[in-house]
Amino acid sequence: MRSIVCIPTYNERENILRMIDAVHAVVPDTHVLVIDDGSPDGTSQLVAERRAIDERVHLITRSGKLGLGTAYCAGFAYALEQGFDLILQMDADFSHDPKDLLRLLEEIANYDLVIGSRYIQGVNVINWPMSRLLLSWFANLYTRVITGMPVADATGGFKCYRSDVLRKIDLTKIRSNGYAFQIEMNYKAWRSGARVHEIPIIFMDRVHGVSKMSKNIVYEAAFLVWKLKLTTIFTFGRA
Ligand SMILES: Nc1nc2c(ncn2[C@@H]2O[C@H](COP(=O)(O)OP(=O)(O)O)[C@@H](O)[C@H]2O)c(=O)[nH]1
Ligand SMILES: [Mg+2]
Repeated sequence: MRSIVCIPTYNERENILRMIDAVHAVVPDTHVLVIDDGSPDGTSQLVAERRAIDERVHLITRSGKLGLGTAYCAGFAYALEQGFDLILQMDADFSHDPKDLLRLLEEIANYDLVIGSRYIQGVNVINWPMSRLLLSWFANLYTRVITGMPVADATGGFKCYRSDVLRKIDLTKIRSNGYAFQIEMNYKAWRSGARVHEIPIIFMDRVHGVSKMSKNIVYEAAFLVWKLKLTTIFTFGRA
């Protein structure tokens, strides 16, 4: 099965090449697709140089910061078009341990969507301020209670999809970003009958570069959860 890891980037020059190397050290046959939003720090140029000497490296450069959700969708559409069977996603900042790619790839043999989860088997987040951890944990509780989706960590960004799951979702209709995007994709996959499974991961706060997380991302997610729920009710469960 051909696999590709989609990594969205915005100003990740200190991380991205080390991350590509780290991925290939663990899973040499897996391709890497970087979706860069025209980072002012030159992230795209670094990746373009690497792509020229390594055919496992792919790059989409967009004109500006168009948002994380559409960055993933552009990446997923590219991966489907290129015929990859397994489509993974992870952050560029080493919050996700590339070694866990092996476990995601192992588990996907039995499931359609495997999620790297910070909130099964306790709370596995290192170096986040307590305020951010609580926010994330309560956001997940809130999501679970309102949508009924049996996922402990619906907002994380470390996952593996079978291509069929992504083909069933209309990626052109997805408008959400940030946390909301992850929730929406999990929800749509789950509603479409995908076998969803979580594996425990340890999430580490970034060492290099800065977070792009903002208050708006939280409000967007809080609103989206109701939108998903209500859409499902008003379409009599067919959403
Ligand atoms: N292409 C793209 N990537 C983004 C954007 N915002 C964040 N990212 C990337 O998405 C990943 C997660 O973002 P990060 O800022 O680390 O969020 P946090 O871990 O929640 O603080 C990182 O690889 C970022 O570089 C964006 O607007 N466009
Ligand atoms: Mg991060």
